[in-house]
Amino acid sequence: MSRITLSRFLIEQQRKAGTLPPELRLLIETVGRACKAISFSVNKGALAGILGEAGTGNIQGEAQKKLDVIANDFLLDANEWGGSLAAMASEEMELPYHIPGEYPKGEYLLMFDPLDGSSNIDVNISVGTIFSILRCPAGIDHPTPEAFLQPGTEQVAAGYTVYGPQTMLVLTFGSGVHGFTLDREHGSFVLTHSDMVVPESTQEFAINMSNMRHWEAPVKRYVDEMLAGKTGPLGKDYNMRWVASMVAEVHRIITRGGIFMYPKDARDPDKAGKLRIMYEGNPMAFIIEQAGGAATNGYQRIMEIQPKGLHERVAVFLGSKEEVERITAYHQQS
Ligand code: P6P
Repeated sequence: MSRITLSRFLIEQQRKAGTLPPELRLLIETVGRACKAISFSVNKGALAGILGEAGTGNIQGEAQKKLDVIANDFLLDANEWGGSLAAMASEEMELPYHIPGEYPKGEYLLMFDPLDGSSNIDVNISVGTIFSILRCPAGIDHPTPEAFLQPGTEQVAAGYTVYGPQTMLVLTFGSGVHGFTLDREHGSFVLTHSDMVVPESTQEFAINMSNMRHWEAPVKRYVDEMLAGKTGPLGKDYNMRWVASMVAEVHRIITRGGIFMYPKDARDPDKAGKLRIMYEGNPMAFIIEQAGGAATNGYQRIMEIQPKGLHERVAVFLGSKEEVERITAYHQQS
């Protein structure tokens, strides 16, 4: 069977009635090209002198790694001239990035976390890029942050690239979820995982257990029940994983099932959670739901939340539908 590259896949999807407008196809291909450049940099690591801190901080108050800044620049440079975008927004930038005057603008808004899990870079553990694409509201020529504040159900496409043993781009534009593996010899992403599906049930959970004393009751109840194993109320033994890289966790879950949890906790009661809704919660929720899984903040679908700020945080419970529905029910009962 001939290899289907990302470009061929997207062009064939574009030919199908209305599944992928040409401008959106071009935008996705361009994001893929930027992720390829990020992959090559991430893989060089110390050889290119790009590990460690950049010596700067971002809007989140987090120290930036050199590769955070490099990845952010790759995504801005690759996407600013293409003509598909009205503006971009990033975890690494307080305000939206506007398309320079010399380039044409388009109808889409691109948001991204350029290098999620970057605390793992210096210890050679998988990291990733997460992106989300919205339409810019009509009539807006100079998008303010408010133009981005649309619920996740408005996303027209979302994806992530995981820089692990393989570099894989996983993508949805509302017609299922498809995975592409980077062929480094040819420099192209090749379709290797069509129509990815999250198994409905699982025996694997992912949460940072060191925060247990800070959890709210529904989370404590659920994790205790899983830890009780076969003789407990859930009647089966569970295994645990925690990579501290959301992209790696989501990729594992979409491949073999599981539930990923980053709840709100008492460490900072004013914060809804650690992860950001616009470029972590929503894109991952879109992907997981398109793969037959579920994604809530404990009370409602993440994608139905009306964001109030570009860097707003959200509690995240996502993955195998059976388990997400269970912990969501515990929250709703509490
Ligand atoms: P903790 C990475 O910093 C990140 O945003 C996610 O990718 C990851 O799931 C989470 O934070 C890890 O958080 O508190 O365990 O370090």
